[in-house]
Amino acid sequence: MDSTEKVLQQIINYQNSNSLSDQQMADKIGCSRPLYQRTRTARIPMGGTFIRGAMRVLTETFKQGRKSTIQRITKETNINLELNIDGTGDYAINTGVRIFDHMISLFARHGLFDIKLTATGDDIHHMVEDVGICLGKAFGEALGEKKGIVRMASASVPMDETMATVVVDFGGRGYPVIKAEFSGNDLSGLPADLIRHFLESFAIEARMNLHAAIAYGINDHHKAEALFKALGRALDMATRIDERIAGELPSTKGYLEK
Ligand SMILES: [Mn+2]
Repeated sequence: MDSTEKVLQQIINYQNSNSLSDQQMADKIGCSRPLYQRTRTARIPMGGTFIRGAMRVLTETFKQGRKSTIQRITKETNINLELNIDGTGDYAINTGVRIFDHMISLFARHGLFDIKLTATGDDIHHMVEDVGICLGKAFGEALGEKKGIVRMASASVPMDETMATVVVDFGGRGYPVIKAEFSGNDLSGLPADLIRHFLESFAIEARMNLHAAIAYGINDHHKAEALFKALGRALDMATRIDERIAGELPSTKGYLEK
């Protein structure tokens, strides 16, 4: 089956699983009912308008499935996390550590991820580490088979005198490389090494290759901000669906198995 045949098959599956009429499908795709019917029965080949409309329908449906909910309760921590990869940057974060809330909020806002997170723990080390684990699991679950995503991306973000770069690949291998030197001058309540530990836990659980580096800087708060913003930007790009990859797109989630 070539990729346009796959798209057509997915459109037919979509129509069947949602019990839509030919007219409703034509409206969604943006063509006439006769054109939809003739294309559907393969009496005429798929035209460009049909393919673009079909991909839009499939992409929108696929995105509705890119969400996850993680609940993780251990003797050390209690974490509830909701993630919508295709969000708008809405967040509600409460970990009891304000600076950590601030960093996760920056990640959500600049990655356009919706994140609801509550976390408590017997100590800050366990809490931060386990939030990293849960965020990694949440991305892994929400991305599913990761078909059609951009996959590799990078972002460099400045914050006054500091610059940080994050490079990611959602290739299925959890491998973190973190080059983040902090001097301990200004991170009010968050031991700086926990940022490294958080990023490593996140990368391993999300099965992503994560390189995060602070190129230079002086103030620890600025370094952390630049790092979390760059993390958001890079992950936003890497998780985005590339609509040009027709047929590779939505094959497992959202509509095929409704
Ligand atoms: Mn640990």
